Amino acid sequence: MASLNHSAYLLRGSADSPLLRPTYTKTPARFFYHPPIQQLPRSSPLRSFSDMSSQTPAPAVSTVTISYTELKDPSADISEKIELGFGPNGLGILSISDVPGYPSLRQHLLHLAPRLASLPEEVKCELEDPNSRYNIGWSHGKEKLESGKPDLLKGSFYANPILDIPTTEISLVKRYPSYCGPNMWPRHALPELEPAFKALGKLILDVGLLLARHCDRYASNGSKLHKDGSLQQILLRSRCHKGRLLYYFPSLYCISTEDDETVSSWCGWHTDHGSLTGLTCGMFTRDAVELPCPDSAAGLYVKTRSGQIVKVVYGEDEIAYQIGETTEILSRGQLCATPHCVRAPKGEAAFGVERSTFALFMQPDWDEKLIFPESMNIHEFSTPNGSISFGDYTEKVLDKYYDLEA
Ligand SMILES: O=C(O)CCC(=O)C(=O)O
Ligand SMILES: [Fe+2]
Repeated sequence: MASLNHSAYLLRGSADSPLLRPTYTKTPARFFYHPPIQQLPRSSPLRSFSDMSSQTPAPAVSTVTISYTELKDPSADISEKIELGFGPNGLGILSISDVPGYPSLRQHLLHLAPRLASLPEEVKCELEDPNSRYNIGWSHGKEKLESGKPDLLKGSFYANPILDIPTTEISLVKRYPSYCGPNMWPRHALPELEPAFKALGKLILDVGLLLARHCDRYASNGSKLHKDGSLQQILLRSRCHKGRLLYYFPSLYCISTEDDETVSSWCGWHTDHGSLTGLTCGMFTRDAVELPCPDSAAGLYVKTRSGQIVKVVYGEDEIAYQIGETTEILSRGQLCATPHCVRAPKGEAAFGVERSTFALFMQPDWDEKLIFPESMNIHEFSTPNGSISFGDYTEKVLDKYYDLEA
């Protein structure tokens, strides 16, 4: 079973397993709408999928950064930066600096990830929710890699940081269990988790809403306005936002220094499914004590518009945001989603190193009608009249890529 928030996990190749030879013929999940791509010059030092296992490391590229002061000024025109980050030629990720209160909320929540992961198995078992396909509460080894093997590399804890009970309507909980089911918190075993998760989730949402307003402004500067409302309005009225606390277990294979390990050794290539994802900078620890990452090649990678792989770098006190597939479609490609993955550290110094991070998937309400361009063939299913609710759309994606008997 894979995460509802990242349908594309299902498309990742066997490259996900550090034990298997990487195959790069698979493309990460993308819709069939492709914005114009600016080709990098032939002499570009960036590498493509086909040469990712060569000796040359992928280049590290810093995100476009917007300060919180600029972001919260409604009269500031930061369309240029939005275009640089999210536009057809951007990296697909940008970061927000100087958000008041953010560094301590990040520290606090991320330190809870290893503690959650090390709770007794029976406690974590009680936090599992098969009904939501493990999209509420604890999930470990439930997502399936395309190789068919369970993904044991990371554990996740999912909750809606805004609404504990998104709806009480039984029919809706049955129809959209991963969005409509109630949160499950380890109130006895780890009582600090709930307030820390909610506080960070709310802050990332608030900053995301400010960013969404600027995205709308950028998109309306071009001629292709969303037909069905602005990104900010869609996110404001949604009851579907989902937080995911991720804990990457220390790899037993990390002592390997061989270069045949894939760039997606910790988290496979995928594109987020929703509207906008807020992402903390990953925290590396050993036995829960924070340490600088022992391998500069480890961390988040993205695939650029021209299909090349770069490592993305942003400050630990910055919040990164990525566009999801739904926004790419609704904005007709003005705002582009970005395939990304996570590379595990290698070498002896990486032994026992774990990584914690938090993602907030901001997405439309299950009831939100999405108007897709009629000409599009989305995930190979057609949308009647080009219109579908986000909840049904998600289910269709899941039906295609996930075990139906989940
Ligand atoms: O671990 C990370 O930095 C990225 C996680 C991610 O992409 C996701 O959960 O969708
Ligand atoms: Fe992601």
